[in-house]
Amino acid sequence: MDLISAFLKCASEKNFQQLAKEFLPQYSALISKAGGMLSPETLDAIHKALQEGKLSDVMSQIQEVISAAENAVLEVAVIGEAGTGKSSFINALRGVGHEAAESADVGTVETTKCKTPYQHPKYPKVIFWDLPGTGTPDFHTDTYLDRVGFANYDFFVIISSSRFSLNDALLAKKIQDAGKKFYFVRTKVDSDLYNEKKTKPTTFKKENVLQRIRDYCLDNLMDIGVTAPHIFLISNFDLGSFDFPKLEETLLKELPGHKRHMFALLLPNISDVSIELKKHFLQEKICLEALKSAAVCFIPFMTFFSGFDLAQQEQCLKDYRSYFGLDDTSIKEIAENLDTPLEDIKGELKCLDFWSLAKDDNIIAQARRAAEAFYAVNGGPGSSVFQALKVYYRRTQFLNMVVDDAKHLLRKMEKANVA
Ligand SMILES: Nc1nc2c(ncn2[C@@H]2O[C@H](COP(=O)(O)OP(=O)(O)OP(=O)(O)O)[C@@H](O)[C@H]2O)c(=O)[nH]1
Ligand SMILES: [Mg+2]
Repeated sequence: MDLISAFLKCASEKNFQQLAKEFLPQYSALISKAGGMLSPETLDAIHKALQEGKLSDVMSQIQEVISAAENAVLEVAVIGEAGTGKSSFINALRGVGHEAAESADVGTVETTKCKTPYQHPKYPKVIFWDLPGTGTPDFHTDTYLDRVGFANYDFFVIISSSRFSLNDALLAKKIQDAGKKFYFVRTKVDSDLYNEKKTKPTTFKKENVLQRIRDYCLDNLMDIGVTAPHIFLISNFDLGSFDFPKLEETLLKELPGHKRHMFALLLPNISDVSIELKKHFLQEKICLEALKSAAVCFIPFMTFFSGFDLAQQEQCLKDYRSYFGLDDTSIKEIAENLDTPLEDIKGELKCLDFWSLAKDDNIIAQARRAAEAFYAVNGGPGSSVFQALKVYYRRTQFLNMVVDDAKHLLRKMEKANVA
């Protein structure tokens, strides 16, 4: 039984102890291993409200969490010496190509001279700050953090490439001492591997080279007194390989619950694992919204919306497509990268035909089945419950369809080697 059915059954029977008991394991099964939107405090509060049968408290707690997640602001500072790959990293996370007009400049000469904000094109409340090179003559470790207004950032990403910079290590220590989080990202490992293979073809071992780079970064950071640093080896040209997936997961885990949702949505679709991760976050939101609507049905005299009209459904599908990079612009880009006619690509996707998805009657049958527990006790179709369930199953159907298509396109791109 899923969270919603369990809720309806227990709430209908007024079995609140059982409801509270089932909630935590059901919620844990729903969310990704990087966590979900609910903080431990909110989980406790919801658990307590369920135990006491205070469904209006459950409803308001969930509403608060959803609003906080939708309005979350995220400011990420990206720092490091000139030419280490800061702009490339920011572009990768913003999902913009290096040549796109709105991308952060990428070049072989020092292109970032002042603090520049880059808004995420799809999530305007997410801003990446490309900060001045730490290797420039006017850089002073003592004043740098104050100068860039360090308190404003959610976390820091220190980017380093081949040579280890003492300034970066000193800065890492200062960030840690100030109680902020930093992640040490060592870029260009693709070039390191390429060079090592060229120069030492007989003794070359990928894992050994990567381990050596990791140890070198770790030793240098620990020498300065940084404790337990997170180090990630990446290639900005190949995010699916090396430590980028681990970096995504670590960032998600360490962000506060309400900021996780938006950050999860902006992560690039680099693998089935990252697509599934994003799916978990959306499934959680769908479920919490349904839970909120279901809770309302048990509160006397609460008015409740009566539907999810076609325009809202169409928008919902459009949003999901956008989260997974299947909006019209992205599909066009993918077709160009694959050198395949746009119509052929479109023909392979199931999520583009809103009308045939919206006609799927299976949703009504699913909603009816799930509402049975409620009807059995309350007698007769409670229309609010039925409507809430229809929204829940419709959103889930759209999400599953978009996820399938996203995985299909990823596989095609991997095959053509353009992912
Ligand atoms: N091989 C490889 N090259 C990279 C990687 N990341 C960036 N580059 C290249 O390194 C050069 C510098 O990258 P940028 O992203 O401009 O570096 P930056 O830190 O923003 O540089 P400044 O703005 O000058 O401080 C460019 O030619 C990039 O294409 C990577 O992971 N691997
Ligand atoms: Mg730059």
